[in-house]
Amino acid sequence: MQALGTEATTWLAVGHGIAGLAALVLAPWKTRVSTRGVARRNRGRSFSLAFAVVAIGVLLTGILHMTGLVITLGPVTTLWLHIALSLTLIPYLAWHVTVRRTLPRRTDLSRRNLLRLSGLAAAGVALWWGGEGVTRAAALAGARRRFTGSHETSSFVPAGVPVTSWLNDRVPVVDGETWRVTIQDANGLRSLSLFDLADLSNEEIIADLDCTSGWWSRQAWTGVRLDRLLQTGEAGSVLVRSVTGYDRRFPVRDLDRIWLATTVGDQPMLAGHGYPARLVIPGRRGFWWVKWVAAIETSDLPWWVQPPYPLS
Ligand SMILES: Nc1nc2c(c(=O)[nH]1)N[C@H]1C(S)=C(S)[C@@H](COP(=O)(O)O)O[C@H]1N2
Ligand SMILES: [Mo]
Repeated sequence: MQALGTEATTWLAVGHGIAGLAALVLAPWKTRVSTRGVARRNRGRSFSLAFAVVAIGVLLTGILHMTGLVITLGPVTTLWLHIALSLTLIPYLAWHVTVRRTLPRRTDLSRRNLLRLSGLAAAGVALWWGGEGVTRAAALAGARRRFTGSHETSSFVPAGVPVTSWLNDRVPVVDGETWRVTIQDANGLRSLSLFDLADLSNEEIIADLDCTSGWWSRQAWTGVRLDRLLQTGEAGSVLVRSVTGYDRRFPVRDLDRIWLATTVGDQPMLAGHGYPARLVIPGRRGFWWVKWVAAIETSDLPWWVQPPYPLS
């Protein structure tokens, strides 16, 4: 849902913030329990201490991103670090609940605990509300975030947009003169040059590129709509593949909202941003906007036959 990035998912970003801040409320209690564990020299003590540091890092980066106090940390965004640190906590948490298991008891379902839980939720909401209030009152960058939680950057200045790859894709060297996009659809196989494509590109699209690493940018692209480029016949989905091998699959019904673009700000796009051609998809998060498109093909598979997030 956040993967799609439509406004209907605002509650996810808000709920996530509230839950994170509720965790902060629990920190003093958890610290007391942990301090005892450390004093008793529990097995895996240094391991646990290392992860306590990581957990603090997760909370801290979350708060820095929300408020906008620190948006980038060297080569990565604060939100990127927040996600990376959170992912390293998953194996630790699995270990923690196995080794430090506390069995659930009947009394856990008591009225008292229900009250405690409501109190915790209320504290989370209060902290979130307060945090947003302070962010606004102090006119911090966090007050101007998009509904996805992302910070605006370099709108209408394409050269200022961060060159972003999902995990490990590298910017390929593509020669626009010899480059072709191959199209496989109900009409068979054909290929188009950049010149052919520029000829077909008859629409300007003003859209927001919103990366899951926490930034967004509005640009004006020109391109051709995929439903005008393809004969889908009975196809179940359309696969768009990059020169690098990176690919994403789309439902046929979405093709009237997906463009294959060749310019941004009336200029050919820069190598890092997808030259010679990239997808532009208003309303979908950045990782769907395949860069350096090499092939577009219709397929019998439904669109959801793919990992929910790219794997490379
Ligand atoms: N081929 C390819 N396309 C890609 C990616 C990638 O790693 N490889 N990253 C995606 C992600 S996560 C984002 S946010 C946008 C970033 O576009 P930009 O580099 O022009 O800012 O490209 C998308 N398209
Ligand atoms: Mo992204």
